Amino acid sequence: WGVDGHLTVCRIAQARLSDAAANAVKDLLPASADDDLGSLCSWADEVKFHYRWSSALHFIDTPDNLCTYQYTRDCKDENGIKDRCVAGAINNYTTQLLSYGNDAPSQYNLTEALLFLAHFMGDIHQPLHVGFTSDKGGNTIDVHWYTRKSVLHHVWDDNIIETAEQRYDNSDVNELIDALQKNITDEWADKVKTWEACSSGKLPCPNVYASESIKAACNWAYKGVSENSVLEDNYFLTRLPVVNLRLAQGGVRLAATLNSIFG
Ligand code: DCM
Ligand code: DCM
Ligand code: DCM
Ligand code: ZN
Ligand code: ZN
Repeated sequence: WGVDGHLTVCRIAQARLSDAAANAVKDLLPASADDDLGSLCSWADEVKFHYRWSSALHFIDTPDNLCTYQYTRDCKDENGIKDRCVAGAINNYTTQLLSYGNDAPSQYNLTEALLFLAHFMGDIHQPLHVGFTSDKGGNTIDVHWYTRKSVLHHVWDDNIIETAEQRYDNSDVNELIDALQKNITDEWADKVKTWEACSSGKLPCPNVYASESIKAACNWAYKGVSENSVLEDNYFLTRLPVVNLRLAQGGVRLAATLNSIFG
């Protein structure tokens, strides 16, 4: 996601934290964040170049046209080093954060662990962050978003959200966040418990989130799109509900994960 997508995931999550998790987040955030996790939710994108090892942790490449994801097959970087993908990173930073509150000081930088976990929980819900290998999750597919040049990956990171904000939200991301929070308590209320649950028992379950993403990538993101496709209202109106759902699920699951870690 772009800045607004990540901000939305983190704002939805922070509003759902237990007292214990809210206190831990407050403790771990730098004072400059003013207790607002959203203000640092895109930090992981800013340090990609400085922490070069971290750039592979934002996504998963899956086999072309298969539309499935398997951890042991797919969670590796371009050099084949295993666990270096967004699902592995979510496991890793969750494990690090579990050392919070131990008697001995943690060997990890738990502020960075929190910022990475919050960011990667967003990215794993972006369908094209679990896309095909040869097109780099839609990065090599040139399209037009209405009259402007774009690439399919950027359409899903940013363009759909920007167009929704312009059309429905007075170009104010806070209105998008409010609308999604209303949907979470009303329209989606019955489903939220299933989003929060993890069949493996222990939160988080990044393999579930990644499998959902590649299915949505095939059924919605890639579907009907080819090189130089012009994407406009028909695509926007049918894909926006998917984007809204994935942002909401990312926020709900980030909160559930932090509540579990710090609870
Ligand atoms: N890892 C994991 N589960 C854990 C701990 C680590 O999947 N409980 C994975 C994710 C990390 C990788 O191990 O990306 C090793 O991370 P690194 O070598 O970057 O520290
Ligand atoms: N990305 C991806 N899959 C890839 C490569 C990149 O999902 N195989 C993501 C990471 C960024 C965006 O695409 O969100 C742009 O990547 P980059 O900045 O590496 O071009
Ligand atoms: N929406 C939005 N901003 C609003 C109102 C709605 O972004 N002020 C989004 C959230 C809704 C979507 O539009 O989920 C409409 O899709 P649906 O009717 O499927 O919920
Ligand atoms: Zn992206
Ligand atoms: Zn990212």
